[in-house]
This record gives sequence, C-alpha cells and structure tokens, in this order.
Amino acid sequence: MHRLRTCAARLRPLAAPHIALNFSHRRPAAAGLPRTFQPIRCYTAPVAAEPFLNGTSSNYVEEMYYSWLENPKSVHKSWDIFFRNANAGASPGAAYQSPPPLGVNLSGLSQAQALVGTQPSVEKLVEDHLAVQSLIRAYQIRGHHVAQLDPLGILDADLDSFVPMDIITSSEKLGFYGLNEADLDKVFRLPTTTFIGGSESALPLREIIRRLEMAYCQHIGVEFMFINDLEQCQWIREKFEKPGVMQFTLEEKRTLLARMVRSTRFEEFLQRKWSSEKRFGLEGCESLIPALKTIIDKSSENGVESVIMGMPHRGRLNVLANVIRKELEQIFCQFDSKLEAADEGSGDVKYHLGMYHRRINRVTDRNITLSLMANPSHLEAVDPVVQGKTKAEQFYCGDTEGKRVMSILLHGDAAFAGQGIVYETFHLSDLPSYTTHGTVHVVANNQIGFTTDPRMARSSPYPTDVARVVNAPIFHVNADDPEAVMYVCNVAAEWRATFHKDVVVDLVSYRRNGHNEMDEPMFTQPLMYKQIKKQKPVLQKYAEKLIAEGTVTRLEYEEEVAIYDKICEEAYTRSKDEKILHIKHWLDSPWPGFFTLEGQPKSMSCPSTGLKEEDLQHIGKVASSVPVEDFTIHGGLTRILKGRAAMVESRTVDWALGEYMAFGSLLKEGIHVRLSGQDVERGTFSHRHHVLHDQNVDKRTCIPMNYIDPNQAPYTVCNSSLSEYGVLGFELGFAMASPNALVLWEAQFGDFHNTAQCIIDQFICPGQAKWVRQNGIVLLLPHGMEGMGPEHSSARPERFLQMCNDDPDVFPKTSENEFAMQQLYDCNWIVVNCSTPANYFHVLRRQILQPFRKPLIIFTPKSLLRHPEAKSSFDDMVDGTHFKRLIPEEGAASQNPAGVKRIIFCTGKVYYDLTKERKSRGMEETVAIARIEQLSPFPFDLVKAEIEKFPQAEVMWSQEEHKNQGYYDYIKPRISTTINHAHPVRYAGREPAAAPATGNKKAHLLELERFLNTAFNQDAFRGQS
Ligand SMILES: Cc1ncc(C[n+]2csc(CCOP(=O)(O)OP(=O)(O)O)c2C)c(N)n1
Ligand SMILES: [Mg+2]
Repeated sequence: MHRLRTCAARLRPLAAPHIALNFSHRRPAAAGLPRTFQPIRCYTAPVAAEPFLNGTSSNYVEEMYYSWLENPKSVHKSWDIFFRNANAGASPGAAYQSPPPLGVNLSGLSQAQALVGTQPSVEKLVEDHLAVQSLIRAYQIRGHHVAQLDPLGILDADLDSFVPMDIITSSEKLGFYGLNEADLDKVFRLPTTTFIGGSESALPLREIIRRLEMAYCQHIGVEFMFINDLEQCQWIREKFEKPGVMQFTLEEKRTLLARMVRSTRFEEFLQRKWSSEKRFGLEGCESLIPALKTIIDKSSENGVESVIMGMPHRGRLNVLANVIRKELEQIFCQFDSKLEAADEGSGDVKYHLGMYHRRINRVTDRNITLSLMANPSHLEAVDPVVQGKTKAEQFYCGDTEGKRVMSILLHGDAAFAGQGIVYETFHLSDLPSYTTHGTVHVVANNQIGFTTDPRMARSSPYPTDVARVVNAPIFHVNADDPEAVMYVCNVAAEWRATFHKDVVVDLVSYRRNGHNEMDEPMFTQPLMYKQIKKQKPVLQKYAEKLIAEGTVTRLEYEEEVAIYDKICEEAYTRSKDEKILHIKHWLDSPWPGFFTLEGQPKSMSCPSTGLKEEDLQHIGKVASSVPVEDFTIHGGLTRILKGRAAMVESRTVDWALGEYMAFGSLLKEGIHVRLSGQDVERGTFSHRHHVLHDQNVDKRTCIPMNYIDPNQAPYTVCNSSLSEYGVLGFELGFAMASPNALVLWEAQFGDFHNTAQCIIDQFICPGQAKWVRQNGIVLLLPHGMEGMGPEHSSARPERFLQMCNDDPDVFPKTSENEFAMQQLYDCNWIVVNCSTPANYFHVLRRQILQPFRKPLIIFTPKSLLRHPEAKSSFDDMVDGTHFKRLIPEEGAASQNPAGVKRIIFCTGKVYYDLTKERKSRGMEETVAIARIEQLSPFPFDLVKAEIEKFPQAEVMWSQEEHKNQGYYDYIKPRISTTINHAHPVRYAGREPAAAPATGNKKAHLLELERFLNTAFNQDAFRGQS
C-alpha cells in the first residue's frame, strides 16, 4: 500500500488548469433534453508532461497499477514500462516511454471497430483512453444531475438546472475530453470500474455514452461515488450499469400493477366516502406502496423475519391498509365521529397509532412480522425510537448482524432535510451499541413541504444529502415509473442484506392535492398545480403501458380494480358495525405474557426490593474486583476498588455501589440492564467505572458487571454519541421491546435533557395516555445547586412535575394497603429525588419488580456521590426492605413530637444542608425534617401521617432551587390538600429568578445562608397568615 501511495503521489500532477473553466450550462427544464452547448476542446496536454493524470484519471492509473503489481502482463506494455520506471524512482515526466505498437487481440470486433491501435499517435491513444475513463467516471459521479427525476418535468430534483460540464449532452461536448465526433465510432477498452460492457471489454464511444445515459440519466439517479469503499462502489455500478438489469417477468409486472391498483384505489375510495376529511393522501406518490412491499419481499427472501417501520402522516392510512394489512374496517371506522373509546387512549388513531401484524409474506411464503410505530406529529421524532426498538428486537433474538430484524424509515422531503434528528439518528447507525445493521430509508419526496418550496426549505441540492455523512448510497427515482421504483427498492434491500448499512430511496413525486385534502394549493404553488392538474395518474399510465405491451388485457386490469373496490365497499359496510374503538388493537409492541388476557397487571403489589445479605456481599465483591487475569488497571482505580471493598466489609454503600447492587441483582435475576448516555461507562463524575481499561493493552476492557453469575442476563453499558434527542429516543424504543429489561438513559448534566424535549413531551410523558403503551425507561438527570453557575445546575424538576397527572386538589381515596401501588398505576410517570444510596437502589429495583411499567425520572446527585453522610447500610437494603417514598424524621425531634415547632419537608441534597444547619443551631429537638423521596405520585398518605405526628408544628417546604423552579409549585398545593388547607405552607428557598443558578460562588453561598436562616428562624413568618 505504501508503494502504491508513493507511486500514485508521484504520478498525480497538479490539477489541470482547464478544469477551472466553466463549461457548465443551464439544463433545459425538461430534464436535460434537448441538449445544446458550445463545443470546447480542452484536453490537449502532452503525455510527455504527464498532465493526463489528473485527479480522475489517476484512479484509472491506480487500478492499472494494482493489476500490474499482481501481474505485469495484465496491463499494456507501455504501462508496464511506465510503472517499472516510476517504481525505480524516475522523476515526473521521465517515467513515460513511447510504447511498442499495440498488438491488440479483440476477437469479435470488426476491423473498423478495432481498438485505437490503428491511431497514428500512441500518445493520443493513451490520452483518449484516459479521456473515456474520465467520461465514464463523470457519469458515475454526476449523471444523476441530469436524470429525469421529476414526474412533472418542471422541477429539478437537485434544485439546479445546471448540466455538469463533463456530461455529454451532445457530440460537441466531447471537446471537454479532447475528443470529437470522429471519435464516436472508435472502440475503447473499458476500465474495470464499469459494467456497461456486460460481457464485452471494449465498446465504441457512441455506445459507451448511450449505455451510461441509460444507466445514470433516465428515471433513476444514483448518488454513490462519495462512498469510500471500492467494493461497495463496484457493487452499485454493477447493479445499475449492467445492460439489461431492469428486466421484469410478466408475473412481477402484474404484481406491481395490482399493488398500484390497491394503493391508488384506496385513496380514491377514502376520497369518495369522506371527501371533507383530512387524510394526508398519497396521490402523486402512489408507488410508495409497491416500493415498501418490494423492500419487504426482498428482505424476507434474504431471511428477515421482522420489519419495524416508522413514518409520518403522508400515506399512513394506505401503509396501514396495504402494507401492514390492518383490517380495512378498522381503518374506515376511525372516520366515524361517534365511535366510542373502549379503553384509555386519546383516540389519536388515524395518523398516529401504531400497529403490529404477523402474517405470511405471499411472495416468499415465509412468516413476517410488520410493525408500524406509533408516532407524534413531530416529524422525524420517531426515527431514533424505531432504531432503538429494532436494536432491542435484534438483541433479544441474538441477531447480532441484523439478518432477521430490520427497520424501514419513511420520510417527507422537507422534514428529512430540515429536522436535525435525522442527522442525529444517522450518526447512531454505525455505533456498536446502537447499530441496527442498516436501515432502508424511503423519502416520499413530493417536492413540497406544506406550502413551502424546496428552494426555501433546504440549502443542499437534494433533500437526502444528510445521508451522505454515513456513506449511504442514495437512489433517486422518478415515482411515475413504477418499474424503476421497484428496481431501486430491490437494490436497496439487497444493499442492506449485503453490506448491512443504511441506504436511501428518494421517490421523486408530487402531491396531487393540498397539504391535506382541505387545503388549496393554488394559493401558493399556482404553476406547479396547473401542471399537476394535467398530470395523468401514475396508475393510468402504467396500466396503459402494460396493456400496450400485452402484459395484461384491459379487461384483466378493470377486473383487478373492481375486485379491490369491492373489498373496500364490503369493509366499509362492516365498519358501520364497529361502535367501539379498542385502542389496544393498535399496539405496536405487545408484551405477551406480561399482562392478563384483559390487559391488566397480574397483581397489584410489589415484593420487597431488598436482597439477601450474601447477594449484597457477592455483588459488592465483584464491584471491587478485576475479574480477569493479567489486567492492569489505573492506580487511581485500584484505590477506588479498595474503597469499595472496604465499604462492603463494613456493610455500607455509596451512590455508585448502591447502583451496582441494583444493576447486578437484576442481572442475576435474568433482567437485561442497559445504561446509555454520554460518558456513562466511567460516569461524568468519575464515580461509576463500569468499564475497566487495561493500562497496557489498547482497547482491552473488562466489564465486571458481566461476571456476577454464569446464568445472569447480559449488561450493556455504552457511551453514546453526543446527542440527547437521538439517544434518548433510541433508548425509549429499546425499552418498548420488552418489559423485562431495565433501560436507563443518563444525561451528562440534567439540564441537557432539554435538547431531547420532544421525546420527553411527546412520547415519555403522555405515551400511555395517547397510545396505551407502557414504558419503563429510566432517566438519570444529575441535578443540584453547587455553585457551578446557571449551566449544569438544574435538571428542571419543575417541568417534569408540571407534567404529572396526579390531581393537586384531591386526596386519593384508596385503601391504605393499595395506596402506593394504585397511585403508581394511575400516574403517567414517576419522579423521584433520592437522598440515600439505599433508596436509589430500591427505586431501580422496584422499576422491574412492580407489575406494570411507568417511566421513571430520577434527579441524581453530584456532590452527594462522595458525601460522607450519603451512605447507606446493608440493613436498609436486605430482604424485607422497600423503597421509601418518604423518609420521616427519625432523630431527636421524633422522640418528643409535641415539642416540635416546625416540620420541614424537603427532597434530595438540601436535606444534608438542613440537618447540618439544624445541628449547628442546636434545634434538633424542635425542628423535624422529612424527605419526600418520591415527588410524584405524591405520597399524600405519608405526608399526612408525618404532619399528624407533630401537631404543634408549622409546615414548611424547603428547597435549594429558586422559588419559581424546583418543586415548590408542585408540592405546595398537595401539602395544602393533605392538611385540608388548615394552615399555610411556608417556604424556605431561593427567590424567584430567571436563571437556574448564580454564576458567582459567593452569591451562591450567601443565598444558601439566607434560606437556611429562614428555614430555622422560628419568627420568620410571624404575623403572616
Ligand atoms: C417538528 C414539526 N414541525 C412542524 C410540523 C408541521 N408540519 C406538518 S407537515 C409539514 C410539512 C412536511 O413536509 P414534508 O416533510 O415534505 O412532508 P409532506 O407533507 O410533503 O409529505 C409541516 C411543516 C410538524 N408536524 N412537525
Ligand atoms: Mg413534501
């Protein structure tokens, strides 16, 4: 390789100056035809100076050089001499020697066609061959710019009407390569980087150009030459260049027509029956349905058993009906406004609910499971969720290469280009713990986004350019050519099966109606829509084509249409009998066996979340050891592990060890644990160290958590890409696949969760309410005012609490026994701020041991990670112990409750500030401090009991956050309800503020002092009601 680089570097001259000239010209509107231009002859550099080796031709030379290295006879004598001289160190210009006359053996070619050996000048011969090589390459790189992609024939899919200067749109343009019309009938040897020759190794220039045009400039535009893998480029070239690749059997064409009929007539049926309803129809891009079906058929043929799909509004009903095969009556009944909901769910069915269906693939006769994920309106937000669910399904069935489970993502053109989450999701595609081994992306590119033209919606030529960052090939295709669509979809599915990498199909189409069927598109796109009104529907065009070529008769076609129309009519009649909507029929991720047949939890109790002493000891030992031989860890880590061993010895845990106990014990019980987020392996605060790194061997690592028990479930801990939106979405999707896994996402600092707000607001918070889908994801959000300034301080508890569904004004009426469980069952998510490692340990374990799944938001500490008092004894973690929703006052104040003047409720870290202050003031007997560990659902029952314990005490809420932030607004009305509004609820905390924290350390301490003063000043509220 080194030799090649050296040689190639020597061979490569400076860029030829003529390249800088602008030979481009405007492309005529109708996709490159007719072609006119100025002939320019420009490739005239003498071979002796070697400028023929420009950037493009050097590839050809490199290729020959490889062949020559293997076998010097494989290249022409002239090249043999050239390479020998160059390798021997000849300086640029000196390596070339005039070759001996060519003795070409071209069997099968006529005398007239004989290779250019008859040319008088060998220099011209080499030059012309290189020119042809460059020409072929130009089509491979830029042919898509002139492909006829727009079905309307009025727009440029790449937003530019330029025809690249090196694409031959008429014979004069050959001048760019130093060729002219006379060269068109000369025969040129084809390089190994093209397949246009089929079985022939040389072709006349005219034929070369014709075949290149056929491959790259018709209804398919292939963008792939940015891929830096020769094998992959060769694979694509072969798929598109080989003569005759686009042949279909009669059967395939008939199936395609039938699918077009279904796709088109479905939309027409809806339009007829519900002409004033919005349905975000597919008209103008009907070939999306056969496109998806082709990808699924081909993938099934290649062994895929499960396909997980995500898609936006456009054509969703059609996909449900004709791809997933949801019963039509179930879809039609959604249009009935009188339909009553039988279960929970916001009736958000038509465009958002998901679906899961297992069936036989008719083409391959194999079983296939198709799921369409429920999604919010927020375009593209479902992308990472689909990836996470796909990864999980692959993980659970041991599909380490993505051969059995795959994902398909559908996109709109404007959203694909505009939404950053698309980019964030692409960046997960090749990461070991996040890859799904290739996603097929299909863009329903109707060349408009609501009322916005593409040129106002993106700065890149194509809406698909974002995919280039991961070297995904992009197949643009004119959606009015269903056979071309089918072809690229087959290739896309094969690409994924072969290389297990992402691929994009860009269905260039149009939108026949407005954004929805009620919108008037002529307001904003008058000329486009004049054209669209004239546009013959694709089904009609394709049917006429097949009838003309004799593939089907008109009668057969009409029968096909009539059969499907009848299916729709019958389903419509049946749909009138559907009076009740069962949202549980629209689940995208059923959890078989987890619920009763009626979909209820199997019990309403949670066993003890404690562990046997020996398990605590055993896990503690693993946590403080290096379980593999000859593994050198960092000295600092040795100290940390020793510290852990000492804690285990003394039967205590700190935060990290408490977490270890929770994870380790669940793993031992067969529960998969997956912790993902930025730098989680070590832990942002260097406290976790779940992955040990050998100090002497690069990339040798060890995860002790996987050495707990031979029969344990695997532990996944993975540093993620620097994306909150993408990674949290991914983990949410992962958690959807199974209830028997603890899936945690940790924000680097809690405030960064706001860049994933869409996942929190649209999926995590309301997911069950909207889509009857439970999810047990855990969010770990480091939070706390520690003088670090306005950044990195607040995980914004107020936002999570504001979105809790428990009523502040109602004390729940539930029996004492069931209170906690019933509350948990009824809530939309659980929000906790633990003040002890033991409680953190319990809440993590409860997440799995409780009989249903709810998202869990944990505000996690920073300084408490190392606080000497923030430790827990094994006594609080052994068998029989539980998570404490509230930790009551247990000190001196509890001994003489009647003497207590104030009960301060608080949560999290501030407890340690309060107790320190109380001690220093000698008020341990007069002030009680209780910790609300589970903020939501609010422990009304325990708060009530605690307040009743201290009848003389004034009730106070204290927090270190500013008054308009933190927990106050959530807590105050709930405590008021608890005490029946009998007394005021006092506040001790920071003043209201715009920023979460001051950036000034001194000001920070002053604020702390001030509110602690209020907390312990018995007279602070004297005179106030
Ligand atoms: C994140 C987000 N922003 C804005 C919208 C509002 N919106 C709905 S559809 C649409 C246009 C989408 O255009 P495109 O992606 O090309 O899909 P098309 O409707 O053309 O199929 C917009 C802006 C949304 N749903 N989601
Ligand atoms: Mg669009």
